[in-house]
Amino acid sequence: MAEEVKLFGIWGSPFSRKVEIALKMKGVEYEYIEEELGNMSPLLLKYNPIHKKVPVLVHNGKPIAESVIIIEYIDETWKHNPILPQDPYERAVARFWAKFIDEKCLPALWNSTWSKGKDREAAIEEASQHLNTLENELKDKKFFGGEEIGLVDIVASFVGFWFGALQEVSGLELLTEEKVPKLCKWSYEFVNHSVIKENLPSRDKLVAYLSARFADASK
Ligand SMILES: N[C@@H](CCC(=O)N[C@@H](CS)C(=O)NCC(=O)O)C(=O)O
Repeated sequence: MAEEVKLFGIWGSPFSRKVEIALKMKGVEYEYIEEELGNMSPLLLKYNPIHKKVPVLVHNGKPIAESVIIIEYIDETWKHNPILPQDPYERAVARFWAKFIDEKCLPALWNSTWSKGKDREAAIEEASQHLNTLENELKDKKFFGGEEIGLVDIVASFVGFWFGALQEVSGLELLTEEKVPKLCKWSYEFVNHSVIKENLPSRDKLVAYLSARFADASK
């Protein structure tokens, strides 16, 4: 049976880009459907009625939501070029860091840009602690996954790419050579990796979009 793979995403969404990276790493052909923030299509709402968010992957008519769950599904369905480690313990460790990044780092990094007053100060403090934690976890590895990009690297693309754009817009200086040199090097290697580079949004377009949002939020 011919595979039918559809991805509902938004160009600037780190979550849908992560799924695109996983599909590209596997060489899976897919149809991409662009959604609009604040105006999701009836089809997207039908496929993800609980969260009403992108990304949604639809494989042979069956929808799957939540980016990390989708990436694990992709890894289990197309087994070549593994994204998660094969060893059960290593898999558990990768899932631990992916969860830490999604649940702890992302909110702190996001709030360090967008929150106001005391909340923002607290978020900046928390974000810098989490960046240090990631710096220590990288040790002397090229990628979190070792020599190759794995689940943790993909989930951390918000740190490696989106947060750089947010820093440029907000003037924050948390992810710098001085403060977290290993993480900066990782970020450089990551965004310049051939598969990643082709599946990230244009930095100029993202910075323009975020600048407009930042100017609005600062009014
Ligand atoms: N936990 C979700 C987060 C997905 C997410 O936050 N998607 C955003 C775009 S970046 C969205 O669709 N937001 C729509 C909304 O909040 O109405 C995942 O990992 O897939």
